[in-house]
Amino acid sequence: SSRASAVLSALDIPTTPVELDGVYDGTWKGSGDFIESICPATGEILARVKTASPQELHHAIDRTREAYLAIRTMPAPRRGEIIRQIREALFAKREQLGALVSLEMGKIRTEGVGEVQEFVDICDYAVGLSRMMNGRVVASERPGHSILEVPNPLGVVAVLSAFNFPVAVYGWNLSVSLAAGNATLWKPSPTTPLCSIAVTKIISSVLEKNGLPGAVAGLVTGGKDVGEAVVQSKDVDMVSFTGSEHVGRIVGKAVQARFGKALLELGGNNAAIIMPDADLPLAVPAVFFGAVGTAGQRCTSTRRLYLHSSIAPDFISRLQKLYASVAPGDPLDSATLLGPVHTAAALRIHEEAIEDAKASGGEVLTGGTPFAASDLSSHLRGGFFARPTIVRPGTSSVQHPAWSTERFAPVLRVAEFSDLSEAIAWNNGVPQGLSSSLWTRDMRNVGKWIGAEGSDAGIVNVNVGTSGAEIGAAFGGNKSTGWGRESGGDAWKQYCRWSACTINFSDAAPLAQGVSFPA
Ligand code: UN1
Repeated sequence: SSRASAVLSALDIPTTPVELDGVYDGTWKGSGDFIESICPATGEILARVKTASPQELHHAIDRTREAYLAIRTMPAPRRGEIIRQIREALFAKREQLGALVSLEMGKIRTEGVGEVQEFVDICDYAVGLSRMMNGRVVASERPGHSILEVPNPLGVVAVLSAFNFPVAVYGWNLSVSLAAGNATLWKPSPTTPLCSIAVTKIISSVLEKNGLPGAVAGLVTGGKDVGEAVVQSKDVDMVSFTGSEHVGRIVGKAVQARFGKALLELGGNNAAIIMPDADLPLAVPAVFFGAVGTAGQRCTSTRRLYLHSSIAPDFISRLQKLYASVAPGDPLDSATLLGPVHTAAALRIHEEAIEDAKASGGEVLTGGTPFAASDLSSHLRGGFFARPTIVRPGTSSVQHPAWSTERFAPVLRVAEFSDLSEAIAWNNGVPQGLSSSLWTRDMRNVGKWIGAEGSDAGIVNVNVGTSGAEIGAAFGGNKSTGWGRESGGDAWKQYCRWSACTINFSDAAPLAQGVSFPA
């Protein structure tokens, strides 16, 4: 359609013929199976992408290893300068790339652009990091000795990313991994190949301009076979995987079986807790964005809402008003707040989330029914639009599937509590531990929430919703979310091979712990 070709041509992605190479290791190629990029708003096929054959994949891994050897001895601040140029190149295409995210993933315009901005932000962070990846000097117990902790480059880092953040999650990994001196090989979601091709083109032009091997930031598109081969390759030092708990369990075991490093960012089942003293004009829109934004398809989306019984009826009726105001639309249209879910299969997941609640004896408070054709403008009738829904499960038992499962769809589950300890127990009672949010003006609640008796999630917010984290903090979660941390904080330390170096500058060679071993 002309709608699609306008977005693609702005990024120099040819629309005729619509068959694209999906592998880059210094040169573009692809002779494996085809994957199709489908526009979730219209159902149209945007392009067919030629994935990596097994041979091309192994070749790409070899090229990535060679690129690592070339880049690991480059001073980190010079790598930072490359990242700065990548940042500039991405920023120059921010609107165009954001539009492609909307076209191919389906998130709305402001969120598509926001996702590219997140990549720009983490590049800025990594430029700074490139001059701040400090090791340590530790006091030795022996005279004339020093202990150094030295961060060295790690090797080849493979990034397996999910459809829902087809640009930013790769950005977190690439920028920090490159600052640390690694070469990165990207295996994106098979349903968002165009975003990965567009991003790789932008980055490779910077690498080429600087005389660096393109395989510093290589790309292998493909399905399950390609993913499995990357995960099992002993030539891949670290696998950074974002996706479901189900696949993450397989990836984690496969990497562990060969004693590789795995960084897992898996499911979220994030709760917002609203105390009686919460500022409702702030809390209601935050829950609305958390649950309905990105059509409920962020790892950090708000999936559970725990309301203090004293404010529950008021909160629900305010939320229902906002839900009633949101209409499905073209994610490319900047007025749209609700885009499609990403695939036809996601519509089924949406139904399952509603069925779970009903099976527990629960009720639908808002939504619950599919959109009618008349709700959608004519060019969107082949798209995958799910009506945002609020349910009240018939049980508050967090073990019940109506509460314990992550369903990647805009379904918010609600229950009432009477004191904070009960709500924290529910918050912590599910297998996942990614994000969480407490709304209160009372310091005592805050202290409890962020401390030892508080939320066991990786992200523990106060008067801030569950989704939409900034890049500066480490991003990730605990328990079945996989314990990984990406983006800011100390996450960079995982992309390094740490060396503990004890150096003896003296004329004696004493043993530690005063051990005597005369020779
Ligand atoms: C994800 O959903 O996998 O905090 C990542 C957020 C975004 C990143 C989400 N900055 O919602």
